[in-house]
Order: sequence, then C-alpha cells, then structure tokens
Amino acid sequence: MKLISSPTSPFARKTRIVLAEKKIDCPVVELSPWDDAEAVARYNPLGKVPVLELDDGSTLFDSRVIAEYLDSISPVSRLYPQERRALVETRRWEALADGVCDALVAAVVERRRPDAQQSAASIERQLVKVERGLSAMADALGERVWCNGEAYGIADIACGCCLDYVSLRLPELDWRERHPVLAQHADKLAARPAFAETRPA
Ligand code: GSH
Repeated sequence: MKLISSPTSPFARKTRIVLAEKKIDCPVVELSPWDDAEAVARYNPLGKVPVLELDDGSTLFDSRVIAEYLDSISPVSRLYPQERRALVETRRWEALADGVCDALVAAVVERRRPDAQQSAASIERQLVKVERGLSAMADALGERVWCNGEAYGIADIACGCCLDYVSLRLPELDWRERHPVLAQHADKLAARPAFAETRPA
C-alpha cells in the first residue's frame, strides 16, 4: 500500500493524519497534481491527490473514501462512530470542512492565473463560501469538546486540516479573532503528534 500525497493539500493531510492516528505504516509518495499532473492521473483519473494504491494495484480516492478504508483495516483509534445518526453528523462535518477547502483551493487557483485573466468576482464568490463555512463550523462546534460531541474522530481531523489550510492560504483572514471556539479547537488539535508531524510548511 502507498499513499500519493502532496505537502500542502489539506485533503492529503487528512489521510496522513489518519495513518498516524491509526499507527498504520504506509509509504507516502509526494506528487504535485499541478507540476506532475500526468503522474497523478496514472493513479486517479480525476488527477487529484490524495490517492491510496493498494497492494493489488487498485486505487482508492478521494480523501473521505481513503479515510474510511484506513479506519476499517485497523481497530486502533476508531475514527468513525458506529451509531448511524452520529455517523451522519460526522459526514456532515467532513463535507463542511472539505467544502471550505474546495472553495479555498478554487480561489487560490484563480489567483494564480495571470492578472489579466483573473476574475475578481470568481475569487470573491469562493471566499464568501469560506467565510460562511467557517461561521457554520463555529456554530456546529459551539461548546463541544470534539466536533461530533464525545469522541475525537474524522470530523476533528477534517476541521483541523481545514483551519490550518485557511491559515496557510489566507493568513490575512482574522478567523481566529472572529471564531475563538475554532481557534481553541485548532490549538487543541495542533498539540496531537499526528497534527504536529503533518503540519504544512
Ligand atoms: N474531494 C477530494 C478529496 O477529498 O480528496 C479533493 C481533492 C483535491 O481537490 N485535491 C487537490 C488536487 O489534487 C489538491 S489540494 N487538485 C488538482 C486538480 O484539481 O487538478
């Protein structure tokens, strides 16, 4: 088994954190979907990271599928709740945090185009999604200890990767001041070795 990852992808980081939390030994191959698009497309027709290549040569994508698969192959540190309703809440968290990352990736890609080709309206449209998504995350977290209430799990991993990615790509956004519950949660997650070891530079 090997994981195709890239250093700054928040989605790939989720899967690296899952590997670390579950103490699964798996080589990580770094490939940039932007600079090595063809190489990534050999693993994933969508040309995106992360991808998990299994020992039989088959591949799994995207990050949610990989995370659930990894959770299923080891009983160490279960990251998904068993109970159906709690599972739905967990998946909602992951959709929300990943959705903020999707919007931010789209804004970053647009900002990297030559000035004359950039659409300020497209960037703004994505940044509004980021702002709204962060507010929704803060409301959903409220006074809870962990995102889905009682236990640390994939919702916290998605939330933490999302917040760190916002800090990486939009350092000017004062989300920590506006959403102190999220800042507190991000700090708590950052103290976990799995987060510290995978922090994007
Ligand atoms: N829903 C996917 C997941 O959860 O894995 C999103 C993956 C994704 O968008 N990855 C980005 C990528 O590889 C890197 S952050 N983009 C390349 C492209 O869109 O061509």
